Amino acid sequence: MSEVRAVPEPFKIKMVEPLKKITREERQTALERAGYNIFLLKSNEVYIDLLTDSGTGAMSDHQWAGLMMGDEAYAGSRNYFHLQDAVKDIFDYNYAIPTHQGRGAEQVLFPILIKKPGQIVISNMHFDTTKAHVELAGGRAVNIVIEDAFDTEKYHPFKGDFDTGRLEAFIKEQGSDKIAFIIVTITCNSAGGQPVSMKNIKEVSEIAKKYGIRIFMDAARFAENAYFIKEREEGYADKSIKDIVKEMFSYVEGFTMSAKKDAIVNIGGLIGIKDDEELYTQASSRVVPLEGFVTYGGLAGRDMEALARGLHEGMDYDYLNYRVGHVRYLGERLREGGIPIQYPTGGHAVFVDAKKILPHIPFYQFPAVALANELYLEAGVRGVEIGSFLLGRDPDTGENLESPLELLRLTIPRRVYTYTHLDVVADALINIKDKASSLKGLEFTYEPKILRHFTARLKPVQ
Ligand code: PM9
Repeated sequence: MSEVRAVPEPFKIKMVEPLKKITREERQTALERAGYNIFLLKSNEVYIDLLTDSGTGAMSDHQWAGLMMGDEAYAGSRNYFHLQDAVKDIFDYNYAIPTHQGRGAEQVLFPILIKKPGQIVISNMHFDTTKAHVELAGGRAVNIVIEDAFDTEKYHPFKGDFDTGRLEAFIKEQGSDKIAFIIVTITCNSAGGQPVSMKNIKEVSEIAKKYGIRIFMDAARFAENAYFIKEREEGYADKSIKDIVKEMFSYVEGFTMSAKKDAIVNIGGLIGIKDDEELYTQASSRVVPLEGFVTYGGLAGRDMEALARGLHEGMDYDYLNYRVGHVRYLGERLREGGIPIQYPTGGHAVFVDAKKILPHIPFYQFPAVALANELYLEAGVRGVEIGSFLLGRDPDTGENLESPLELLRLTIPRRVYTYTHLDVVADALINIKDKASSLKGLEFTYEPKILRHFTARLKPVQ
């Protein structure tokens, strides 16, 4: 019997979606059809779907009620103004531009900020679409996270922190003209949903100011980051999540946000701008042809209403305490069963260290993809690789890049799965550990040029 403790849910379940588990033989057929790429499975071929926490959360009764308040006016709907009010109230920012999701915000904002081809954007770690939009705008993405982020066994309360020493040295070496902007990814998804401390955000902001470099936030998981600051950083235990959020955003001049995460909506994104009217004007003129008119940005009025409500709801302390505890539960069950994970667990997912479980599979045969596929065959659970398969190739040389970590991300949708579901996942992975040496790596049968992990096709290496 496991000793791991569950944090009780601060909600009850009013509506359910039945799940059906297909047989192992059917899963094998489905995986072959999908070219051994779990992105290409149908969701009804999956029992527990831990592919992403993006747009997969369960909205509350308050959010669903908000859908009925949708004002589908083309311009100036009341829901846009509710969203604008939420952005002012929570972040203290003057300007809010809705977009269809996070990458919509990126495609609008980044080309304004990247002024010359080859300019560099620095992040603790870019997420894949963020890196893709930097490159599409002619820029180059550089990650400067602390080294401890890559030591999965070592405890560090803020593994998403920038290495500020290396950051400053890099800026001096390149010259500030070469840097388009800095973007702080909270929480740092690619490092394991790891938080960034307030101290680090402040220091990075001071460095940006010192060298005249613009600074923004990739704010997808802003509330989870604030929760970790409250729990782990000295001086914040008695502050409210809202006060912490306000302080975090006071150190940057704007944000792009995928609202499909912490704002618990199924679709939506945002650009927030503190007070730069010129930047707002430029972004407004780009959003119209790319996403939609500036007061809807590709969203229906009802979507904006659910988003305005979700921004507040996602900051509720009891919810966040459960949310992070729920993720930690899976992490602790796996650690108890001898499965190596990125420790401590982050906000939205447990990241399993596939390199440690499958040391015989080289990076270019994608160990975490092999593990993801086996987990699907074992129990119908869909996780996702965050490693060399996702990282892709060097845009200049075309060489396969080696990721410092080969991780299988078990991403927990918000308010969707129970603790028993997480037990199924843990038990399956613990079973796989004993046959790990028999698993095979993968090779491409089709490889697209950009964001290959979404659509590539593979086969096991013979
Ligand atoms: N993140 C995720 O699963 C969804 C896409 S990949 C299945 O983690 C950050 C930090 C993200 C992110 C998406 C985006 C893009 C930007 N920044 O997916 O366009 O984690 O809303 O957001 C995914 P959208």
